[in-house]
Amino acid sequence: MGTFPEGFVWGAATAAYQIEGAAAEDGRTPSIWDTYSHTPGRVLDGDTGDVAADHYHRWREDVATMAELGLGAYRFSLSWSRLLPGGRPNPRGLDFYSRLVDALLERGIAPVATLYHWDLPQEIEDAGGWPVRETAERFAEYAAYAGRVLGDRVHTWTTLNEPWCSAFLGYGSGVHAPGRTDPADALAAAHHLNLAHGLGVRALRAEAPGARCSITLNMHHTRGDAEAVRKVDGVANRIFLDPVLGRGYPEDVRADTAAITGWGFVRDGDEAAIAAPLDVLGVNYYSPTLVKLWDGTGPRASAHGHAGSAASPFPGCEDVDFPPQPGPYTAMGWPVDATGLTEVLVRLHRDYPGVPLMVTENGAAYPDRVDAGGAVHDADRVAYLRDHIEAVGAALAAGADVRGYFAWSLMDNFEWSYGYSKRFGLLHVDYPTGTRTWKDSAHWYRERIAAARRG
Ligand code: GBH
Repeated sequence: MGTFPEGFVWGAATAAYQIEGAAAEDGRTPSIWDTYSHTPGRVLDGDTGDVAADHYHRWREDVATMAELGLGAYRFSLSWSRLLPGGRPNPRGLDFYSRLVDALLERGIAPVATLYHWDLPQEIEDAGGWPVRETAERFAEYAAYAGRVLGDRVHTWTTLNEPWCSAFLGYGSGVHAPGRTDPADALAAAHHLNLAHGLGVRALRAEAPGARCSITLNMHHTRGDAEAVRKVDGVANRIFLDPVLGRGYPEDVRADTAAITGWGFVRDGDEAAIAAPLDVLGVNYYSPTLVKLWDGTGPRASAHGHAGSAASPFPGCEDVDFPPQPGPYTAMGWPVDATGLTEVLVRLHRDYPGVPLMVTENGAAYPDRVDAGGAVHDADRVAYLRDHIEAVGAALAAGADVRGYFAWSLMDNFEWSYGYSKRFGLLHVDYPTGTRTWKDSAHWYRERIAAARRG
């Protein structure tokens, strides 16, 4: 069992739209995910986040469970349209997060708040969404508000969760809200998300001096033909990493996408704004990505996981193919390969030295069932978590500066386009009663945390 440094943070993660429910309660207005999930054909089985895991009403019980698990931190996201519906402060929305944060602190659990986990207020999408610059300015106002009202108690902030998904699944392949499919819009969205991050960090620090600021990226750990790796790594990872960490946009990414956009959306001063100093870089890792160059002939393997979508989430990579990878696979069809997590952490440490890292999501979906005795025997998830935590230990041993690990997810929840069909939780949630049941993996994680604390 690998050893972890003292102070290493053990946590679990969730996101507002995936767990809260109470979609129209206490003044909350629709986000793009409400609109999208209520559009027939977008989400499997027509599932929506209207009720979700009902965390909005069960948060006390959930915080008690976190304490039983021994979590040192809880990563959750704020619903923008609950806090600022129509751009106006909503005291009842704030009350919910305020009480949640207080309850966490009472239990000694550090709140790690993500400002944006994909749920753009619908009225901002109606005004153009992420492809327009004003959205970054609206985000900075929202960050300032959140810092003002919660910054006395929340000390670690994440501006954006996985901006790649927001930009390229939301506006490129269209498999996420708002479901648009225009590669030029997707690239503009990526830039405005980066800008929102930079302006957001500045706003947070202005309102809450000493705030620890981060961004969470879903690193595509890409293997295969060198040229294909360069391209996918460029438009999936470096398009965010490089500007956020002060290097500006990579020339090769601009060149690869030159036929799609002239990048006129980048104005003087933007790259400096995006490069606001970062306290920690969040990394979400689930599985590696395999790529190869495609000569345009013969059948093309589907762009993993998004076979139903004609539009690609990788603009500029039209000559790249995504061949299937060897199993075993999770219920998402994603390959299980913990070595990729070690490699991605070591790579970040090597290529972007000096930035502390945090694994802000890692986990797996499996078809869990509560058995007659009330148990959930999710041996596959236990093995997945065990091996990936060991992979973090291996990255630490190789010198990577990793400060924490958050399991995805605390509880089963609304898995975006897959609705409730996929379960990632440590806790099983029975829909629609909302009853929570500890899976074997929850018991295992509690023991693992306790063992790490004993050293
Ligand atoms: C995370 O997204 C989310 O932050 C979280 O809300 C979600 O519930 C969780 O993971 C589980 O899905 O898109 O073709 O490159 C992870 C999303 C999954 C996006 C893997 C990239 C690879 C296939 N990522 N996916 S492709």
